Amino acid sequence: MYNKKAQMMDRDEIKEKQEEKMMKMVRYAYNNVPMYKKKFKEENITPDDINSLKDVHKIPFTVKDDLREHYPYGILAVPREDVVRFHASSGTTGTPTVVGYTRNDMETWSDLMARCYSAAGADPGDIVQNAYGYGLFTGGLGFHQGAETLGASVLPTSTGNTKKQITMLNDFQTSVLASTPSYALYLSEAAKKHGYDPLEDFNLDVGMFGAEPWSEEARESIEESMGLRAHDVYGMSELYGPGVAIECPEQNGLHIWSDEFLVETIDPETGEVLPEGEKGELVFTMLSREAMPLLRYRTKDIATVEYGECECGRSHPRIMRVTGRSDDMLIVGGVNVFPSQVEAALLETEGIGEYFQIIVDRDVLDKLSIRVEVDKEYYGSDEYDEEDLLERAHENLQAILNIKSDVELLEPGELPRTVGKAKKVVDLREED
Ligand code: DLL
Repeated sequence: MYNKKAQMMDRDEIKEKQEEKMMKMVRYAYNNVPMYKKKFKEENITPDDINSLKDVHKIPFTVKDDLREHYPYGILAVPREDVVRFHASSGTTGTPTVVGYTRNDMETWSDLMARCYSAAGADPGDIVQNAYGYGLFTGGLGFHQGAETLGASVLPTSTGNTKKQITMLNDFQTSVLASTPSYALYLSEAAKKHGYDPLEDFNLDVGMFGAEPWSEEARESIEESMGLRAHDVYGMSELYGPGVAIECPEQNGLHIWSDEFLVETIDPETGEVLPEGEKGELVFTMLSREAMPLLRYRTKDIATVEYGECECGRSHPRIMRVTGRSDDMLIVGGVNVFPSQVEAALLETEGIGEYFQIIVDRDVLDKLSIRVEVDKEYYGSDEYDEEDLLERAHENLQAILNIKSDVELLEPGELPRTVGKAKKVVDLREED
């Protein structure tokens, strides 16, 4: 097992490491990043007030806008010359978020990624096809370095060129596929279209899928069609990139590498720290980032963190799937709607496929329409009954969302497939 010591650390050891590193990091950030000195002053505290893990809640939050305000080099804690890599994420609005890494940061990140591969069941010698985008996005290079650190053979295919990806899955007998879950679904459909039977022709064993929310149903579908075990992997560019948390073979929550990331869950409205096990916004403190320390970074991702023991023997706490983002919430005619609720209602409707799109528009009032593909098998069967399917979809949506919505059934394959993160919501009201 790669870096078994770190993967299998027990709870006391984790706590000890966290406390030691956290206190050092607070001082480091305070002394080297003017933004942190200012934030501490505003709260009337100094690093001397932070003496144990229990004091973490005294530290002010950091938010994405802090990074944007200091674009591009503003919150570096080291001279720019010591930065060996920059990444950036564009987000949906405005200035990109830039993140920098020192050589030590690159080493830490690669180690975390190699741990992820190993926890998901990949070994040195595996053939890793890396279909995450290479470039400013952290997915491509993050998975690349991690595979090299593990000692695997990497195929840096990046996104797109689907036909070539499929040929390579076959010719190279790829054993580990890394991509967004939407692209993995698309690859499985495309493979069949090109005359391959993934279960017969490919040699896939492990999938490492993340960068966007996905469901248990999507997991089942990818696993069954591609003949692999699909692992959820979580991260964000501000926290190095991918590699913050990974599912072990139990596939029951994503272990956070908590000797490097201190996690808290807060109420997204009030900022109040929630008791262990309650659902809320994830907040992370990076415990050894050199180039760009982040204290209590608010991710806007909503999830539950489970601290109980895992069957796999790892003591690192688990994120029980990221179900959505606090800023994903749509307000339609005054009613709060989360895309994950729409997905849940659709998944409950037998005969509905995996691809959908939510469209919000405004005539006089707000209007919610859902365009969804019919399940391929059901669509082709004699039992297909459009009216009945529409009625059941409406019922389930109404029950979960509490508002009326239009549903449009589409043929399988009608919605656009993406190579990166899927765009599931189109809000036309913004264009008014
Ligand atoms: O998406 C890093 C990454 C690359 C993670 C490859 C996993 C695999 P960003 O582009 O900065 O970084 O986007 C980060 O994506 O705050 C979540 O909202 C979402 N996200 C990432 N992983 C998951 C996941 C990369 N497993 C944002 N489940 C995060 C749900 C995820 N959402």
